[in-house]
Order: sequence, then C-alpha cells, then structure tokens
Amino acid sequence: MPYSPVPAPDRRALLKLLAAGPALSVLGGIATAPAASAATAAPGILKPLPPEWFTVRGTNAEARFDAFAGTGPRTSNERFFVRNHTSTPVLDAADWRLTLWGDGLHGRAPVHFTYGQLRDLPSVTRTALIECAGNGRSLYATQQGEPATGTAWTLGAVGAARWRGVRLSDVLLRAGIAADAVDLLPRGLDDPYVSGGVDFGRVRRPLPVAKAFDDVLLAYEMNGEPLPYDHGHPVRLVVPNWVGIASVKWLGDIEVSTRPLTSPWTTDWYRLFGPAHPPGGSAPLTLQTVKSAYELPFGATLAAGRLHRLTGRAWSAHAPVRTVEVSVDGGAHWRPARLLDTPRRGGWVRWTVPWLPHRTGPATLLSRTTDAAGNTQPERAVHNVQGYLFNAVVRHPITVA
Ligand SMILES: Nc1nc2c(c(=O)[nH]1)N[C@H]1C(S)=C(S)[C@@H](COP(=O)(O)O)O[C@H]1N2
Ligand SMILES: [Mo]
Repeated sequence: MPYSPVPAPDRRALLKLLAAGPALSVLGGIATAPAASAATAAPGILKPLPPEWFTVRGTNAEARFDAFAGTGPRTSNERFFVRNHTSTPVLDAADWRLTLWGDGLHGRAPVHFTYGQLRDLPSVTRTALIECAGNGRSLYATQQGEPATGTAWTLGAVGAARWRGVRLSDVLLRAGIAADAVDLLPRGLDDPYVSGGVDFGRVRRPLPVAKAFDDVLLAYEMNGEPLPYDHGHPVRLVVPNWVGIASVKWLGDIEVSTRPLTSPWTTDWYRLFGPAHPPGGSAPLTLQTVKSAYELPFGATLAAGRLHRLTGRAWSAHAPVRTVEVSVDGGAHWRPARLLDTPRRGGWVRWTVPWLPHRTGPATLLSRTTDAAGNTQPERAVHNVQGYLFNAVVRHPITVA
C-alpha cells in the first residue's frame, strides 16, 4: 500500500498546522496557498482559500473563474471548488473500509474492502469535470429576474481533474452483485446534514446500476495526488457528466438494492420544481448541461484601443463541444472563438478570441457553446425553484475605458 496517511490529528490541531503554512505539503494533497495571500476561511473546509482564487459561500468555496486564466485544461487540487453539506472529515485511509450490503448482493451478507484492497485492484485514470447542479444559480436572479433558493454560485462551482481509482463495476462484481439489482445508495462519512431543524441523515443519493457499470469510478487520486481531505479522502465516487451531488465524497458504504431507492437528494432536492415542470417535480437530475464562461471578473475594465485576447472555457455533459461563438456587442453580432483544446465529452475546452475595443463605456460580452449533439446555450434558462442547471448564455458586464 503506497500511501501512508498522516495520523489523523484532531481538527483544531490540523487547522493550527494549516495556519502555520508551508511545511504541510506532507498532508495528502493539501497544498499551501501562494505566499502573498491571506487565506479566508470557510467553516469546515481545511485547505487554504486565498481570496484571489475563491469566494466563500457558507460552507462552500467557489472557484473564481477569472483565476483560471492562464492555467491548464485541468483544475489543480488547490484551486478546485469545494461543496460541503457539513464539514470535511479527516479520515485515515489505514482504518477506512468500504462496505457493500443489501438484497442486491448474492450472499446478502455485507462485503468489505480495505483501502489496500482497492489499491490492489486494476486502476483506471480519466479526466472528468465535477460540476454542482446549482452552478450559475445566481444568474437566474441577476440575469432573468427569477430568484432561486440555495447557494448563490456564479460560474465557478465546476472543475476538471484527472481521477485515478478503480471501476465501481469491478468492485460490484467482486462483491457479488445480483443480476436483478437496480439501484445503489452510496453514502458519505461526513456528519449528517441538518437543515431547518430536520436531520436528513448522511449525504447519500441513489445511483442506477446501469450508470455504475457505464463509467463510474471509486477515485483515490486527484491529479496524481492522494485525494485531498476536502475532496473526499480517502475514496470518493466520480460520476462523469452527472450532477456533482452524485459524486459522493468520503464514501463509507453502498447499499445494493433490487428495488428502486430514494433519498432526500432525489426527492426533495436535485429535481426541477416550479410552474414549468411536472406537478411534484421532474425526474431526479442526472446529466449536467451546456455552459461557457469568460475568464474575466464581472465588471472588469479593459483598455480601449488595445488588442485584448479574451479567453474562456466551454463544456457540455452531453457531447464534445463543437463551437463557441462570441459576441462583444450584447448579442447583435457573433463570431467563432478559437478552441485551444481537443473537445472531449467530460472535459472542457479553453477558447480565445481577439478583441480591439474602440468605444468606451459599458459593454456586454456573451459566449455561446454548441456541442456535437446539437445542444446549444439558449438565451434564457428554464427557471426552477431551486435554481439547478442554469444553461443560458451569460451576459458578462465589462467597461471599456
Ligand atoms: N459526502 C458528501 N459528498 C458530497 C457532498 C457532500 O456534502 N458530502 N457534496 C456533493 C456536491 S453537492 C457536489 S457539487 C460535489 C462537490 O465536489 P467537490 O467538493 O470535490 O468539488 O460533491 C458532492 N459529494
Ligand atoms: Mo452540488
């Protein structure tokens, strides 16, 4: 077993260590912030959150999209957004085990895998985006005048990493999954989620066996490092192209069931409610959507009479990106951006377009992704009460001076 974890320190000691700074790179995957920055804190997140990289929103940290400018096609562990229902638990891989149980296993007795046993299975490595279903939520209010409940993300609740781990299907087969199993219920080891005085239990969300056998990973590495604490150490699910909530962190057990399962994460949240949707809500959300964003702060000032190389990123959960079109005049004229990466489903592409602004004053930048399946960003997103799956063309305000 190649990975020797740090002996689990108590939380306060760990935070103190983190505050102490650079010596900490020994901690699995927790890197140190740039020297110049005074990191802000989010309750329950362990890694440094320098304000030039993150905006803290409650127990979550949104990546600043403008800070992706000049970085590669993958998001480093230090810059990856964090979405925590409660707080990051410090788990020790040495005494962690995964339990599979339920009537969908042949033996019907629980089956355990230690961390070492998982690491001894054949590994696979793949790049996948993880994106919160609520990414872009605040734009329902700011752009469409239709507020939604929940964390007011702008566009930075998304990141692309290279994940290494074992296929969930390999583990299910070794555990003796029955032919008539239909649903899994992966559950995290973080504290139970309590909201409005109601204890909803630990984070858990049904996952169809069919998706599990398609492309789901039990990941133990992120960008070549042991999974960092905040991103699910020692093992998380990576469910490519699906809403981020499917990628359960700090995985502890998986129920395997011959009957369809539910949890509040498929009944109360992560479906579409509101007048535009079926009474009682849509089906539970699965795939993410189509988006693009400029690597520029909202309200940025650009110098008139100078050539700017505008950059951004585009992604679609449905198919590889085909085109990104850009407008610098609020949508009157469009031209294609140049794609800087080979489009792949499950990743994002960086794009660029030159712009020489002449007229000073406020301007609106737009970008529009179309994927190879013909999905394109609409002018308006279909509103839903909880503000999921915002996919509209974003109107990015800037000033030319
Ligand atoms: N156990 C557990 N898993 C979880 C969560 C959580 O709070 N607890 N948050 C989910 C949500 S809503 C998202 S968007 C992703 C975010 O992954 P990240 O924090 O690694 O970016 O993790 C998912 N997995
Ligand atoms: Mo999420």
